Formats: sequence, C-alpha cells, structure tokens
Amino acid sequence: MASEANGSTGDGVKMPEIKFTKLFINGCFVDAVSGKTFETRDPRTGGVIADIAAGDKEDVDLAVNAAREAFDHGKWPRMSGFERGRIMMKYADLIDQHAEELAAVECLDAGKLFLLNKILDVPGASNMVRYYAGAADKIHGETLKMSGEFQGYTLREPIGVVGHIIPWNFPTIMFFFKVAPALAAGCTMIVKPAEQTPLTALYYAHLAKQAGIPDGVLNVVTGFGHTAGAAITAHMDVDKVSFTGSTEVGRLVMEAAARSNLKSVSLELGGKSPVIIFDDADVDMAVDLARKAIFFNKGEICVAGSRVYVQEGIYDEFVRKIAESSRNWIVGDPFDAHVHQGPQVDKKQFEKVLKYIDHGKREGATVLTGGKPCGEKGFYIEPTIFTDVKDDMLIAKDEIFGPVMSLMKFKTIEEAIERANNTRYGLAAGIVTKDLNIANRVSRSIRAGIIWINCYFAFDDDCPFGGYKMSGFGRDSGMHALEKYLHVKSVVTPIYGSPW
Ligand code: TXE
Repeated sequence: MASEANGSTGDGVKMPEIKFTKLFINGCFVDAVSGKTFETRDPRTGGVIADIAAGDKEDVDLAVNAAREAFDHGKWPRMSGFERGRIMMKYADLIDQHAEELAAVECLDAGKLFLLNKILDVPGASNMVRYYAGAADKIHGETLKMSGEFQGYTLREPIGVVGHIIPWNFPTIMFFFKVAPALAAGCTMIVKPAEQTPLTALYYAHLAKQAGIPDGVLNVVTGFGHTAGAAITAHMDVDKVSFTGSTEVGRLVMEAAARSNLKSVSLELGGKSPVIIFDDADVDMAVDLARKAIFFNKGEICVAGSRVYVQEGIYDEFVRKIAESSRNWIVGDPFDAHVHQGPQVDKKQFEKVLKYIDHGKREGATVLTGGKPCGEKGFYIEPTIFTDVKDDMLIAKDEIFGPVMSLMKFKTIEEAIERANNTRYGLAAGIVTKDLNIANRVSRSIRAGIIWINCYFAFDDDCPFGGYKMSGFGRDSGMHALEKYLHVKSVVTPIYGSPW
C-alpha cells in the first residue's frame, strides 16, 4: 500500500468533529423514542466514530406526522416556486460554505477519497440543489384541446409525503438526487440514510434548517433497513418511496407498497455494466477508461464497468497494459491526496467482495492482478482483474460492488451486443471505438439506462439516470426526476355555444 492506512488523516486534513448524531424530526434533533443507538464505524480501521440514534417505527411515525402536517397545512407546498427556489439557492450556498468539513465527515464515514468529496461530491450536490431551485418556478401544466363543449388544462401538483431510502456508496450525492427535486416540487419528506453512513445526512438536515426550509419539510431518521426503512415503506401516510439500494431490498419495497397503501415507488438498483472495447480503439485511452470504470470509488458504484469485453485484435496488448496500469493504482488512506482507492465501506462488504474473488479463483478464472486484501487493518482490497472469465461464472453475473474486473475477449459486434445484454441488469454501458456507426449501432442495441461512448461516469444534473430490467425504474437527475414527485391533475370546464 502506498500510504500506511493507519488511521491518520494524512495530508494534514483536520479530523472533523461529529456534531450531529440524533434524528432530525420537525426541525429538532431528538433521541430515538426507544433511546437506542447504533455505532457508525471508520472503514480505515473498523473503529467506532460515533453512536447514532437508532430510529424505528415510532420515530418514523413521528417524522411522517411532521411531514404530513407540513404538507397539508404548511407553507412549503403553497409558496411560489420562485420562493422555494430562493430558499434552495441559500441551502446550496450553505453546503458550499461547509464543503471542507462535509468532505472530511464523508471520508471518515464511507472511506471515500477526501479530495474527490471536496471537489466533486459536495459541489456536485450544491449544484444539483441550484439546478432544481431553478426548475421550481417552471413547473407547468398544459392546455387540453378537448372535443365537444369542454375545455381543460392540467395542473402538476406535489405528490405529497415522500420517503427517500438511500445507500452508503455516495451518501451526499444520493441524498440530493432524491431531496433536491422533491423539494423543488413542493413535497415534504423523510430521508433514511444507510446505517453505514448516517453522518452527512444529519449535517445536511441542520443546513436545511439554517437555509430557512420550514420545520417538518425535511426529516432524517437514521436507523436500520429492516426497522426504520421497512416502517417507511409500509406506512399508510407516505405517498411515495424513492429507493436506491440492492435489487433484493427493491423487491421488498415494492411488496410493502403493495401491501400497504399502494404508494408510488421508484427504484434504482444494482448493475453489472459492460464496457465494450473495439479493435480500432486507442488502447492506452481504453485502458485508462476501463480502469477507472471499475476501480473508481473502490468499485462501490451501481454503474461500475465490471464486465470488460475487448475485441480479439487488441486483446493481448490490452491485457498487458491494464495489468501494468492497475499496479499503479494506489490503495490507502482516503484522506491522503495521492491515493486512488480507499477501504470498502464496512466489514460486510469487504467480506462479500473477498468471497467473490475466492469464488472466481475456484471457478477457474485467472487472477491477472490483485486478488487479496491489503494493509494491516481496515477494509482495503487490492484492485483485482480476472482473465479467462466465462459469461456464466458468478463473477461475471453478480454485482460484486468492489474493485473486481472480469475481462473477456470477443470477435464480432453481434457477439459483443448479445453478451453485453446477457444480464438481468440494465443500468449503464461503455463503448470505446472511433467508428461512429459502431458507436451508434451498439448504443441503440444495449438495454441500459445510460450509454457512455469514449467516456465513463460522465454525469450531469441535466442527464437522467436510472435502470432497465432488474436495475429498477424511474429516473434520478435531470427534469425527469421532477416528474417522480409530481401528480398530474386534469381540470375540465364546459364551454357553452362554442363553434368548435
Ligand atoms: O444494500 P441495501 P446493502 C448493492 C450492492 C451491495 C448490496 C448490499 O451490490 O453489495 O446491494 O448492500 C435500506 N426496507 N447495492 O446491504 O440493504 C438500508 O438501510 C427498507 C447497490 O447495504 O439494499 C439502506 O438505507 N429499507 C446500490 C438501503 O436500504 C431497507 C447501493 C440500501 O441498503 C430494507 C447499495 C428494508 N427491508 C447497495 N433493508 C446501488 N444501486 O447503488 C435495507 N434497507
């Protein structure tokens, strides 16, 4: 390992003080009704960072009551979109003012690189808030050309009380993927952050209050999935659940919605995304792209390019170069600015990834690089590349959610399309070629929600993002995300004596 991963903050970054550990309900930080807490841990060492209030059904009831009251009788859904946008702009400025501290808290809690949190995740979040702030006063209906003696128009109204259940891999970005469009739409909400990474969500709740978002509009209930999370999905007074997480839990969310009040559901779930590299590609560029596509954020990304298909003409050169380049991928303390990859988020994920690596070896795939944990303590794993992978091996089929690439060879464009689509998931795909026709043909043939041509992870606030197949449905980001938080109401009036 390039850095000692010894619990120091490296590079002199100030270790953040943990200020917020309680539930945020109706504008106040409060203990859980049960008084119970759980530990959030530092993945660099496994040591405890803080004890966090463990919300459960009673706490969710309180948060939903607060959100219901704020929706039914409060100012937020009733104020002009312009005024909501103005408050959201202030919220965005406050996020920027606290960027350094937020980035450090996120690094400590999630093992994500401090520097990237500071220059990408936190500013990305504030810009997302600004994007939707700008949209808040542009939510229009349409006029309807009705036949006969009627005319009509549509209103787009906030859907109501929303439950956002979010994961741990991008705690900041996921929070605002959900919260920013819902705020702009005029909804009120309860956020349940992942139990592994509750800290920044509580900080964002505090900043929301400072910005002037009224009490009860944004509530945060920390706790576990089977308790707090399940209580949100089963609640009779929650109008919508927006979920990002595993496909298994996505299924439970839908079941709970069906068994309770048939609340609207949107799901952003797992992936096993292909990166297809054609013979005409610049091999050095393709190596760099494929390396980042799987190792960025320690592979804990739903759109990670975990299946890499390389055409036979450049396969050998690609294998040689990617092996070399992944040896230069530095694993270590995420506070250290020279490090590329921090620790996996927790012991459970660390063990899950190692189990898959072990499985790959036993299935007969060849370890080209990595293949084991690194460091004396904490949850660090070497960037791992398997060759001789067959499409039906578990490592080529399951979402590993770690720094593990399956590298495969193909002959023809038709074969690449068929094998890329041979998955239950459909979140993302990458194509590397200089041939415009190949790029267009393949991007139309792949069943996935986002296709990157000669790039990867190119996100933008204006770019809708979500899955096909078992990667879920509904879109985060872009103007499409606003639609999830709006109802469409038709209003019809008669016209007497109209010649039309
Ligand atoms: O996910 P969970 P886990 C995938 C990835 C990862 C695997 C397991 O493959 O290795 O899922 O991760 C809440 N009712 N992804 O176990 O359990 C939970 O508290 C309501 C991909 O952490 O799905 C957390 O807030 N909520 C993914 C959130 O769901 C429940 C990102 C996600 O946790 C619940 C994360 C329940 N019964 C993991 N059970 C992506 N798409 O990016 C749990 N939760």
